[in-house]
Amino acid sequence: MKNITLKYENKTKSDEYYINNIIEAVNLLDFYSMKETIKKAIDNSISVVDIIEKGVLVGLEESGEMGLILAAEALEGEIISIDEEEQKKLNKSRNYSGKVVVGTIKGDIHSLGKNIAIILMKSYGMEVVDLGVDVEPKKFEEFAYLPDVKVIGISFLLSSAEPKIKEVMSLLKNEGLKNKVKVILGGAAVSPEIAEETGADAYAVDALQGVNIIEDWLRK
Ligand code: B12
Repeated sequence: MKNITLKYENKTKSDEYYINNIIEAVNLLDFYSMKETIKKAIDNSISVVDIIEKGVLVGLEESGEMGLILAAEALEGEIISIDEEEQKKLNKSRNYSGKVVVGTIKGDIHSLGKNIAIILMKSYGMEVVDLGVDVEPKKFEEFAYLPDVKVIGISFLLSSAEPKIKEVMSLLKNEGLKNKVKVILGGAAVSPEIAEETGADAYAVDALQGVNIIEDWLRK
């Protein structure tokens, strides 16, 4: 695979330079360069939000499914490894009223998209609890009882797991929690029809759309 040569190495570089290198690495499907360019951007205090929104997601417009998987892994490796303090410094400071709880639904073990969505939420300054993958409907309900939990995000890539999402919605409804928490679905299996059938409050086609919807909810 072709490596990216970082041009003008000794000159002062603009944020745009680091972002363009990420876009190029994602376009070329070059995993090594993705990790390198993301790391360089982090080291040069480019915010995680800009790395994802202006770099990775723009690069992905050209590089299809394989790019998506490689970029997700590169992001996970580089960004999850920076510690919480450092992440806070990079974050845009925003104030929200409540926490977001995110998990992949029971029966489904896909984690990459959920993790990217969580990285982006945290980069927007949101407090997020990660329940992991293969999460029982009951677990979502338990968290919905907690006073500061306002949003439940469910990652959903296997169509066969739809009944489990309906189960989450029934539990919330039966326990009178439906007005306390909002539910958003994300992942490859979501569609307007699924959102409607399950009774979820919203669905997101990608992490950025999801974060924008949640931001709106947490500000109200
Ligand atoms: C990688 C992958 C795997 C990996 C998962 C590795 C991991 N740690 O996650 C492995 C190999 C384990 C796997 C296993 C299986 N997989 Co698979 N997998 C994929 C693949 C190729 C990519 C998924 C991915 O990671 N994409 C990259 C991420 C970044 O994208 P994303 O998940 O869509 O997330 C983005 C948004 O959706 C959003 N998002 C995601 N979650 C959330 C949550 C919230 C709250 C918000 C706001 C946003 C959000 O944010 C992300 C960034 O924008 C997809 C194909 C595809 N096109 O999706 C198939 C796919 C999902 N898999 C599929 C299948 C069938 C399986 C298996 C059953 C295969 C098998 N026979 O064993 C098993 C299931 C195991 C299980 N019980 O879950 C099918 C599902 C079909 C369906 N509709 O039901 C797909 C669609 C492939 C296909 N075309 O047939 N898989």
